[in-house]
Amino acid sequence: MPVDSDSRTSQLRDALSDRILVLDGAMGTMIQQYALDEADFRAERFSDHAVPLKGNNDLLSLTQPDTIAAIHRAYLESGADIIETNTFNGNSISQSDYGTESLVRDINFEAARIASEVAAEFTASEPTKPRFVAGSLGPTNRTASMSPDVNDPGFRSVTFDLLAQSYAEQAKALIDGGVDLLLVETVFDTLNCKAALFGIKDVLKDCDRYVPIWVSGTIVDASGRTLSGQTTEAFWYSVNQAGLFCVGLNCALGAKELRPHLDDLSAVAETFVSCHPNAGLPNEFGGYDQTPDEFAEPIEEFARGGLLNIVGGCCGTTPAHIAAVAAVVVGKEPRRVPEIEPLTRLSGLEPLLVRHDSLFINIGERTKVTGSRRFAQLITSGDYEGALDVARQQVANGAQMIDVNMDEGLLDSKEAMVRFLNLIAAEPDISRVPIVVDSSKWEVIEAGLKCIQGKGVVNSISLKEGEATFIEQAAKIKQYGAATIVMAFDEEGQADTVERKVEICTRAYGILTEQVGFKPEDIIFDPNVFAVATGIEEHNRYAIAYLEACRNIKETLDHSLVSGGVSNLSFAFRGNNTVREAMHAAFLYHAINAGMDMGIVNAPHYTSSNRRRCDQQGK
Ligand code: THG
Repeated sequence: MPVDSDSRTSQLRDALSDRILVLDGAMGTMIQQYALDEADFRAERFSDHAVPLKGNNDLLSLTQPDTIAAIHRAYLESGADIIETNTFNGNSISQSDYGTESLVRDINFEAARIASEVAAEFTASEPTKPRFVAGSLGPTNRTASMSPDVNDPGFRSVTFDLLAQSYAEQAKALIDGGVDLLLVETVFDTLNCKAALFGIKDVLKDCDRYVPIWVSGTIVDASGRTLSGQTTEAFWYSVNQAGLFCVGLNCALGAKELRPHLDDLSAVAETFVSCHPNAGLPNEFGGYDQTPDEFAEPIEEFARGGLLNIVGGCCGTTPAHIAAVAAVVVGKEPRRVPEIEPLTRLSGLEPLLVRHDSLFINIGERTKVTGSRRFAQLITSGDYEGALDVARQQVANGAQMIDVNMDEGLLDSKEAMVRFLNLIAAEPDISRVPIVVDSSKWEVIEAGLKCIQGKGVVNSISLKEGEATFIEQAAKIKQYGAATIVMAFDEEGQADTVERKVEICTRAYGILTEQVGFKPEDIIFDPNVFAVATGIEEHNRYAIAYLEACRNIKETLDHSLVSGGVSNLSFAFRGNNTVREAMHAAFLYHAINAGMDMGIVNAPHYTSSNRRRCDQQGK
């Protein structure tokens, strides 16, 4: 994939460092004004199409191209620097409602061509104000992390793979048609967006030019959550993996109502920030009443507050609204992209930020069939409700992440992983924390990553099968947008001395950061907690080896984290929980001192604060 040096992208960057750029307004509102009928939507080309086509706005790029060009022109005349292609529903999933899914390539290619031609006309007549085209990719009409059936919360009407494939097809046609950037917008379900980013990355791998990606999320109500329940900050951590050019918020709320969420986003996003709100909140008929001046007023405030790099309009906005926006942002300083500290940032519905002085992070281990007989029994007997209670308990008792593992001989682990993660997604008191997707089988890990809208963690990869597999899996994890645990394991076996642990982790760090492009803060090393006091002399130094390796890794492998499976330590004392807990407490005391950031633990036993345990006993 070419780097960010294409001349169009550098023109765009130059313009953005200079001023706040103006995006166009709604396409739908404008199309409505033409009062097109069924025959207009069909034109000659689709006169025989079996189902009604009126309302399929995306098709108009093929049947009424002059109308679409005229709308683009109206927005460019009102001062827009960037126009969006008429392709919001131009994906195979949405188009299948009209039986036009086979037209996706044509629709997007033509829409991109029309917009690019009109933009080029304006650039030619006013070269100091270059105009750009964003290829619009809407959310589709299905949600990947929510069930449409209230009686079956684990059901999904669309898969990650279908979404990724559909978005890839659309993105490819938009790029071939000449767009300058891709805008994945009105994201109400972050998992749909992650699938879009996954599909787009596949397309960009084979693309001969650099195409920046822009994502715009949708906050659906005043509580500040997406429809799928994420906070703005959690949403940003979920999508930040893709090296986004710009991130923003659009639709659902009016400008005023978006302000607090835009403040949040602007503070954490180390890239350009955009906003294209609706013309106020909808009236009782679903229409929008805000006048251009009313619309522009809060936007002027945003600009004064230094929150904006790109601003435009969504539902209900017209060229008059965009002209008013252009008038209030002219001459105002654009937002300066902040330098953000390289810290590990994970998310469920809520963000989890790991500072180097953070308290120790507990990863709940009871949702592993290999780690808890009770959980294993619940899953193998099909009692998923009971299994969800185990997860809920972990979180209630202080687990800041939960590790889910379904590796059990009698189970279809992939199916069990998918089913359980889909059920968790419907439980906000569980899914507020990031998920650690745990399996020794790569296909189970991949299936799990396709079910989580947050930024999760893979447990685990290693150099066990050599560099090629390691690199391939790490690249995939990066494309899914997750962090990963890396075990101190190589072609020779599992490391048990300080030297071997440090050597393997150092080698893995080099490969991940230099060859795969992994961010160091997305790497969590696990230098192997082994059982001590087993009766075998050489096992007695295992805990000390872990502690020393931990200290060394924290000193030398910048920004990476260290984790470990604490309960391994006391395997020789299974059944004697009093001894086990005492050993874990002593070990954690030293390990946390040595820099251990997080551990896989039995959350209720070892890690809840006293207050939490009292609360629990009081119930
Ligand atoms: N590193 C990473 N992942 C890991 C480990 C690690 N995953 C697995 C394991 N090690 C950590 N998890 C556990 C979970 C439970 C137990 C030990 C390690 C355990 N369970 C009780 C037992 O077997 O006695 C179960 C008792 C019960 O059934 O309730 O000890 O090191 N990355």
